[in-house]
Amino acid sequence: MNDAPVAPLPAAKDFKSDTTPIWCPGCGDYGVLTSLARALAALACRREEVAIVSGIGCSSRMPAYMNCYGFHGVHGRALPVATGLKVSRPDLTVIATGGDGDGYSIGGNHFLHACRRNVDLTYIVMDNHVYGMTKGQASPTTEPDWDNALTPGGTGLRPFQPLVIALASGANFVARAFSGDVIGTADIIAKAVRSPGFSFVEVLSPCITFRAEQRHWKELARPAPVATTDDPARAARRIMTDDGFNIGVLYAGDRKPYQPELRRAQRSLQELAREFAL
Ligand SMILES: Cc1ncc(C[n+]2csc(CCOP(=O)(O)OP(=O)(O)O)c2C)c(N)n1
Ligand code: SF4
Repeated sequence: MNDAPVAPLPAAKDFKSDTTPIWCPGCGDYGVLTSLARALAALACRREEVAIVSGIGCSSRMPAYMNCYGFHGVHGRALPVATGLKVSRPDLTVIATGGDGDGYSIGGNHFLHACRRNVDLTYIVMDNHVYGMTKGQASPTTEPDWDNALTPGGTGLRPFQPLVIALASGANFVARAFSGDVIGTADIIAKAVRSPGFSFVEVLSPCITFRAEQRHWKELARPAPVATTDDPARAARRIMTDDGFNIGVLYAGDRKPYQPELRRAQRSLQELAREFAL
C-alpha cells in the first residue's frame, strides 16, 4: 500500500510565479493573470498538470508569470505549439494565451485551423485593439477611425470579428470576458477549460498606455442579456449585432474534440538531435 502523503491542491496564489510582471501599472493583463490562477485553483488542477503556451507580445508574457509548465514561443505560433502538445500529452490541461496582434494578424491562419481542428484546448486572447509591445500599431481589431501618429486618420479598415470567425471555423465554445471583472473572467475561463474541444475566450483587456480611452470599458462591459446558445448561427447573429461589450459564454456546442490515437515515437530524441546538429 502506498502511504505517501498526497500534496494539498494548490491555491490560486500558488499558480503565480515569483517573477514580477513588467506590464505597465494598470494594464488589463494583470486581471487576466489573477483570473487564470483563480480558475485553475477552482478546477482543482495541479501545477504539473497545466501548460500555458504563448507567442510574443505583452499579453504573451503570461507563462513567465504562472507557476506551472510554460512555453513562451514564437510570434503568432502559440496555437500550433499548444495543439501539438495537447495531442501528444492529452493528460495535460493546455491553455494558449496571447494578444490580438499575435493571434489575429501573424497567427490568424493558425487561429482558423485551431478552431476547425477542435483539439481540447483553451485559447485566451487579451484583446486591447492594439500592438502594445511594439508601441501602438493598429491591430486587426482596431477601430477604423482610431487616429494616432502611426495611422493618421485611422486605418479605415473593417475590424476583424474574432468571435464570429471562431464560430464559423468550428470552435466549440465561444465567450467574451472583461479583465476588470476578475471573478467573472475566472468563472468563464474555468467553464472554457471544462468544455471539451477548442474553447475560445476573448478578454477585453485595456492597454492603458497606448489606448488610454479603454479605461471606459469598465462602464460599457455588462453581462450578456441572453443565455448561452448551442446554435452557432444564432450566436453569430447576436455577436454581429451587439456593441462588443456583452460579457459571458455566448456559444457552447457539442462537437467531438479531435484527438488522434497516440502512437509510439518512430525516432529517438537523440537521433533527431544528431540530424539537426550543425
Ligand atoms: C516574426 C515577428 N514579427 C514581428 C514581431 C514584433 N512584434 C512583437 S509583439 C508584436 C505585436 C504584439 O501585439 P499583441 O499580440 O496585440 O500583444 P500586446 O502587446 O498588445 O499584448 C509584434 C508585431 C516579432 N516579435 N516577431
Ligand atoms: S503597453 Fe499596453 S498592453 Fe503592454 S503592458 Fe503596457 S498597458 Fe499592457
